Amino acid sequence: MTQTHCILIGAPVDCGKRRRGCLMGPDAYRTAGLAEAITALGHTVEDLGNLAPAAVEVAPHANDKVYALAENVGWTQTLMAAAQQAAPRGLPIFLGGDHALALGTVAGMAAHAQTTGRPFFALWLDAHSDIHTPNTTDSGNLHGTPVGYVIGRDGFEAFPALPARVDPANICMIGLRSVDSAEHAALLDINVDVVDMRVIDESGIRTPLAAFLDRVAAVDGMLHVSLDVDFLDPSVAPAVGTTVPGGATVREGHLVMEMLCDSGLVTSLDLVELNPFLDDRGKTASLMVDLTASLLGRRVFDRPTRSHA
Ligand code: NNH
Ligand code: MN
Ligand code: MN
Ligand code: MN
Repeated sequence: MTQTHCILIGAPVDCGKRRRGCLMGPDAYRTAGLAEAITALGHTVEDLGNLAPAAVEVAPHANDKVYALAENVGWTQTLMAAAQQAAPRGLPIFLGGDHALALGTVAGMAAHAQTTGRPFFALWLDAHSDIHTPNTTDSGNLHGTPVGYVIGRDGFEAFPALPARVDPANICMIGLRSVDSAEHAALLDINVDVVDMRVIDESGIRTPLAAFLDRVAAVDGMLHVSLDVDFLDPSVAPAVGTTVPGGATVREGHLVMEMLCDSGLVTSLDLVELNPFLDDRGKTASLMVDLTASLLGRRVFDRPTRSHA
């Protein structure tokens, strides 16, 4: 692929749920050799280090289950700005941190896309749909809400106003196998492209992803990819607080990344939910680095292979 300037942005967000450890994620990716893997592919890397959340004060939410509201709002402010600053200069790669970081990164990238005039799309690779709002969440964990925020659902009054709402029809979720009832109801109502594990079992992961990428390419869209560790099966990616059996295999993960690379459409990436405290000798961090390398052009063969379509 063409040489890309990759901007690593450490986002040690750990307030999107109660179980601690995602704050170690950015350093685990560095330790696993993320920058070295990217430069080995001929790209350039700039590491902005780790950011910290803006200090904000908010009134308590009407739903008293909501956890760490002010800190989540602060991170959203910080990351929304960071995304908009980095996007014109290269490919931002947000090193999480839990999935609450996507309230800021996706909102910021959508705002950037609006300034370019290109339509904005998001690919959500996750066991979960993360389309709750602070009103509907049972757990109170705001890492379950970023999709709800960016499409403009109610309940986010404490958060920054969205510069650019994301059209739900421009979101594709792949890997779903744990959807809460309030999320299920919302998804029946809202026109998101939903690819659960059964679809993957029956059609393979290539068919639904190719259809989505065709839609993005047809309008020269910008594509944000949000990769949650729990998209992958816990047997290969144990370092996550919310393991759900029956996830994507190593090869399904790589095929997604390779197809994304071939598409040339990806303009930003989140690596989220890695909890290094739960890892097995760094294997999850290393797998996430390898998947990122596939997205950036690592191949078994660097020549075109014969098509088996
Ligand atoms: N839906 C659940 C909740 O809202 C779980 C969310 N957890 C995630 N999302 N890991 O990706 O609490
Ligand atoms: Mn998630
Ligand atoms: Mn998840
Ligand atoms: Mn829930």
